Amino acid sequence: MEIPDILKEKFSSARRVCVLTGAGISAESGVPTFRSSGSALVWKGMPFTEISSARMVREDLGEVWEWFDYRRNLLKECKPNPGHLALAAWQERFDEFTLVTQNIDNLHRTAGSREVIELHGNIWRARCESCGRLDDIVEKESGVPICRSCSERMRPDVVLFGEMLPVGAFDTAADRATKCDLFFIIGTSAVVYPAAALPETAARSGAFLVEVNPEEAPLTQYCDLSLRGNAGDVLPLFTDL
Ligand code: BJW
Ligand code: ZN
Repeated sequence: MEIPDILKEKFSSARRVCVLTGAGISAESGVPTFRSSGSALVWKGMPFTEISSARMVREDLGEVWEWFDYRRNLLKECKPNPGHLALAAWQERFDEFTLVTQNIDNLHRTAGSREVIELHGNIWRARCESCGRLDDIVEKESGVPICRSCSERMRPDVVLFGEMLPVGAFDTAADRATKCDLFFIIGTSAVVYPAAALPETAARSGAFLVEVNPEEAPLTQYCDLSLRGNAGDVLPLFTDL
């Protein structure tokens, strides 16, 4: 694949660049996506929309922990791929570079990205339901961890369906989307709100919208350009521009 000339020009002259990533950027690292070929990720017979929900946290937090323990175990084997590494290099390149991710896998940080707006939290952190204490998860036994400050239950520090995003995270992302010249939508089906509203916000403010995805997504029709390929193949092509 060749980067089209118009995009080469935009990329070379852009001062403010914003990127929204989703599960697809981690696919080549071995992390499963949520929605592939029209079917939803399933665990123990439950679609992820059920287990990754506010209702499930209320009704069966033990099961929710089991689901996230299972996924953290898978992630232990996963390393950043050339797509993550290319984006880490972009932070040195522009006057302002904003990386917004819906991923909870921490692979952008492992790849060297310093400032990452994590809209949906981080799977390597636990949060107390009562006092809000945050703990990194290093070695975890099975079951529901108990808060060392107030002895209440801790939960994964991730944003599930029906839950609010971390305070300030979406506002900062929306502000950067409003101000950027170039907005990349990488490896996301962009169907989950409010994250899916960011490309539209950027476009309304005049940004050039570029999608990197091997498949079409509902947002494709609003993009100025679609690069059909895997993030790990496409993003390194920008390195020498
Ligand atoms: C590749 C590739 C390769 C493959 N290279 N690409 C407005 C309208 C309608 C509904 C709502 C609305 N506002 C809010 C809602 C409700 C809900 C929502 O959006 N529902 C829609 C699904 C209809 N939103 C919420 O509940 C949010 N909260 C909220 O709005 O709070 C306010 C509120 C509170 C209370 C009441 C009412 C309002 C929270 C959403 C949190 C979502 N969390 C999840 C789970 C996180 C924990 C976990 O991991 O289990 O986050 S859902 C899941 O989807 C996960 C992802 O971050 C998110 C997005 O998925 P993503 O990343 O796009 O992945 P896929 O699999 O969908 O796509 C992968 C793509 O990659 C594909 O396109 C592939 O082709 C591509 N690909 N290989 C590049 N190599
Ligand atoms: Zn506590």
